[in-house]
Amino acid sequence: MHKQTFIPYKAQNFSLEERLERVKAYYDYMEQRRSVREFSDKPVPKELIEQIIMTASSAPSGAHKQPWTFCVVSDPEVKTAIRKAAEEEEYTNYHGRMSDEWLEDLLPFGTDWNKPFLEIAPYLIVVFKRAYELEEGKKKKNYYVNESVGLASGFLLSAIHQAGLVALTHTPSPMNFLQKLLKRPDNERAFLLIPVGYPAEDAQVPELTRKDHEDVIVWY
Ligand code: IYR
Repeated sequence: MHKQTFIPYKAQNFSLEERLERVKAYYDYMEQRRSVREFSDKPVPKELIEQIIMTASSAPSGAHKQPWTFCVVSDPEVKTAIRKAAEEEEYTNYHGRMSDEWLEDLLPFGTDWNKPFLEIAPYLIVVFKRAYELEEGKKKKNYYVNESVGLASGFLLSAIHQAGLVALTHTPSPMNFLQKLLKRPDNERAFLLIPVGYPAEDAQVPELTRKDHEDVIVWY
């Protein structure tokens, strides 16, 4: 086993006023993030996407295994194939596989089995989780894979927002068609499908409120 070296952690030294100002400014900006379903087809520079993904990949992960792969799709033919396969699953979901209660909960969002954004958005980022790594033919398990990839996906969404772009956390279900279409190896499973781009000029989002602090925080 190789011996880990340690280096000093560089603390961030701010005054209390600066800390408050920073967390408030961060809140004000993050609070404006919305899931958007109507995209412009305006191209997004590749280097923006690459930088955004590197922020996602800086997330903490179990034993620092970074158990994720970000597949970035811009090829129109692949996007069309993904749309077709996703819509087939979603058609079945909306016509019997989802409960009446679930369909009712989705009414405010106006969603249905149609997923035009899968072709319109310039990039589809498909986040894959990696259950294990193959090292010299031996399977080495990753740890806390869902937690790790969930955290990385959160970092991804915040970086997309920071770039002034919009995204949708889309979960066509089941998602195994993505592993096949993108020819991913056996150790990878699709986790989220995230279209990224500029919002359509006339994009609309549902008017939502967020839970208040007393509804989400319990102090002990
Ligand atoms: N995957 C479906 C249904 C759906 C489910 C939830 I929970 C949502 O918040 C939104 C949609 C779809 O994408 O339409």
